[in-house]
Amino acid sequence: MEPTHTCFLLTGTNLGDRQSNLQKAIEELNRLTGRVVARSAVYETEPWGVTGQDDYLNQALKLETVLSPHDLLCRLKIIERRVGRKPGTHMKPRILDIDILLYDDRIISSPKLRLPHPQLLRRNFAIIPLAEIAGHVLHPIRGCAIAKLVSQTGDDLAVRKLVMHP
Ligand code: PH2
Ligand code: MG
Ligand code: MG
Repeated sequence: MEPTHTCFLLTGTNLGDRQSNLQKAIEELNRLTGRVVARSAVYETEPWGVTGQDDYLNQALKLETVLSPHDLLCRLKIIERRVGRKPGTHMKPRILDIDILLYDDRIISSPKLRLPHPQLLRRNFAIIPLAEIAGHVLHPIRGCAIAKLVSQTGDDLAVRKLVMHP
């Protein structure tokens, strides 16, 4: 049996049917990468680092996988494209972005992948959803619980939890 790893991902979308894009991401993750075992609420978030874009929906997911970090990244890119993301949309409006925030307690700095996600601690849209499902998890570099780091982003962009009406 290959060992199972615990990862936290962030999905994001600000184009098309945003709720459906997030739902399709979960379905594809379950098919192609492992098992989504927890999910945060969906948050509507102001665009970070760019101006003049529509608001995003963001959601944090807990994934159990046997894939290595780089193999996982590769599958995430495939899923982004399957759900409809066009190439060359870095920092532009997009149908789906899936980023790895944490992978076990691994610290990686390779040209293609840095873990923990290098911007996690500066972005409300990432750390607030993450804290909902990983509040007690330690940030591998800071050695401090994610819940404690939420108030230290220096980011004042709005992050609103969406209330679902069935
Ligand atoms: N992703 C970005 C840039 N800015 N802003 C929000 N609110 N949500 C995102 O997912 C996001 C962003 C680049 O990946
Ligand atoms: Mg991103
Ligand atoms: Mg990305």
